Amino acid sequence: MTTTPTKPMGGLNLVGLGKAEYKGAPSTLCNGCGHDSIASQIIAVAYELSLEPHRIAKFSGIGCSSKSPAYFLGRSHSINGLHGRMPSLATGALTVNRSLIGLGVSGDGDTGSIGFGQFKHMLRRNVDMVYIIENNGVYGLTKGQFSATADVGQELKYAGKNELPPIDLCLEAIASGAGFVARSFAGDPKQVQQLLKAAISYHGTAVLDIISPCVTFNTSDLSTKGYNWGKDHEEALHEVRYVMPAEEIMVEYDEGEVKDVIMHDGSTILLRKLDKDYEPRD
Ligand SMILES: Cc1ncc(C[n+]2csc(CCOP(=O)(O)OP(=O)(O)O)c2C)c(N)n1
Ligand code: SF4
Ligand SMILES: [Mg+2]
Repeated sequence: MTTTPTKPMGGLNLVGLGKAEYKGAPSTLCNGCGHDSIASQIIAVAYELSLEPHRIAKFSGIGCSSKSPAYFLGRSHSINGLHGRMPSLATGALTVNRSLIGLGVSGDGDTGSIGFGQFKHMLRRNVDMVYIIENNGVYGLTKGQFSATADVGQELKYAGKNELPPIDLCLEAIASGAGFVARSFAGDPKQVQQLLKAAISYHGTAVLDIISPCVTFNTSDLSTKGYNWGKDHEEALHEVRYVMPAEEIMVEYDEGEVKDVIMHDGSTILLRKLDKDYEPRD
């Protein structure tokens, strides 16, 4: 993926679009669903990076998470595929059109259960795309069965007790050779934004496993995919910041001249070159 280093100024960004133009349809997900928070961060990042909507292709499978691309980047290309089969759609589309910025949105069920084989092969091929897993430990859309990332021993009202150990999707990505793997939490929008920016700039598959609480079917304080667990265990190890690559700024001006230089973020610095008669001891 290649991106133009940009920063919006005023209401419009450097491709002349306002933030509203990166939105999608109104969400039909439950109020407070982590997936909606991630959608908001995707909108903010695409606007801030001044991405052109027609260069973005969204891919998803089936699940509440996979529905969510309808709620962001409404002017971009989008395909909502079959359950677990998003990686092969993305592989095909991004292989024939190398100029697209690929953005895959999946769930822990879509990726870790039915789509696990597809996920591994996409990683093996290092398809140039951002692959987001909105990880809530359950099948939200089909009303809360345990997914392959659910905690062993966890109990849910309707699903009973989960007897099986979880699959760690970050470990699986690393084991498959992925060069960009990060885990974040939908309740930490700033970190999600920085990671999204870095992932979009990465060449190859960038895996973002974002814990995204299901506020309807996985609300237990003991669930490692729940909002309370995320907040209670939030320990900042470091503040992640993404610095966009940018063209070197070159200026030429004469001795004694003062020059306004516009920086990549729109700010200006004033340079004055000393002239020949300058007396440093004065
Ligand atoms: C082939 C196939 N099998 C099963 C289903 C039923 N189904 C729909 S969504 C889903 C699980 C979605 O879970 P996840 O990917 O974690 O998304 P979430 O809803 O939690 O965001 C299942 C099993 C289906 N649509 N297609
Ligand atoms: S069921 Fe869960 S995952 Fe689905 S929209 Fe509601 S809160 Fe989100
Ligand atoms: Mg899920």
